[in-house]
Amino acid sequence: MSKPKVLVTRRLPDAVHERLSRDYEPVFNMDDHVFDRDELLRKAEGMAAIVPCHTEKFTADVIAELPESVRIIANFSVGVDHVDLEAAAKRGIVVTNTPDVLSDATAEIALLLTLGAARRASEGERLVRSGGWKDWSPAFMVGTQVTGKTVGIVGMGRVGQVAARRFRGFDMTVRYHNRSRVSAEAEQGAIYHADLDEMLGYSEFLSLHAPATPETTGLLNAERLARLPDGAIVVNTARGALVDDDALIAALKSGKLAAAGLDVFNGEPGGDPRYRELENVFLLPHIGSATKETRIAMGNRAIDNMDAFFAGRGPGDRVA
Ligand code: 8YV
Repeated sequence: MSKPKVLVTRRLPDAVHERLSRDYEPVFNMDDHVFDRDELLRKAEGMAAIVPCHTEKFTADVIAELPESVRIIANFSVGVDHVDLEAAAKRGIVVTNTPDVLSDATAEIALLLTLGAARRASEGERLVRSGGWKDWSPAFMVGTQVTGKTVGIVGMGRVGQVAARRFRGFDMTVRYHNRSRVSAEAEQGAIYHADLDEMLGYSEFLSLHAPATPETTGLLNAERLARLPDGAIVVNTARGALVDDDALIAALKSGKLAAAGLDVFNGEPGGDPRYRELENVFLLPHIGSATKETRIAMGNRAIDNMDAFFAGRGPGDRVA
């Protein structure tokens, strides 16, 4: 039997390429450029599967034009906001993602941003690196203590739950908002708020872990930011779409927020240029899951999903 043809849109770890080459007929993108719409559609010709990253946008019109041969989009990502799931389902294209395997790595970045924003790490690093560190005083670079504070988690899914455990390592009180209450085992003593607005009043730190959906787009707006305690710190490792940038920037400028730590942005790559002008932000370029271990695990998870699909079993991580 001939092996299924697979388009792999971005360069993945060698171990993942090797496994793909063994069991599939892959087309790799070895120079790792981002396909535009036309190239994506052209390269998809004759493929049974596509393994994309969040950098490839499968809008309804792209999905409508995908060749008949494409039967599965096996994402190399947990987030699937780059894929119009309804359009895929309508065309009978199966869509999968890679949950679980990136939760630890992403939670690490949530903690890094929390600590970095609170303790002014990138500001301090810029100062030392620029040669501008000329003095020291007890009032110098004073930040916000993390230990013992209250963190509000928006989205108590897999990443949110791991982040909650890590926050607890700093003796933090964990509160969370989620569409529904999670099990006691997943909750581990965290306090559930059915009402997000209610939770915000307690959240000295706020960490975003919800997927980008029409319901969560712009969730952190001016009104919600105003509900946070003065001097709060916001961290986002989920998606830029959750944040109203005008409102967040205004809150950072006014001092309503002490700081923010952002790994994801509206308008990636690059993000809103106004963030670059602010001292009190700790900015990373969407590297939540960027560890050697996690990249390999994500690739294997995407292949597991394809294996199950082509073997006629339902892929475990089917989202459409
Ligand atoms: C990935 C992510 O690096 O998986 C996700 O949803 O946001 C990132 O951690 C990226 O999406 C890979 O496509």
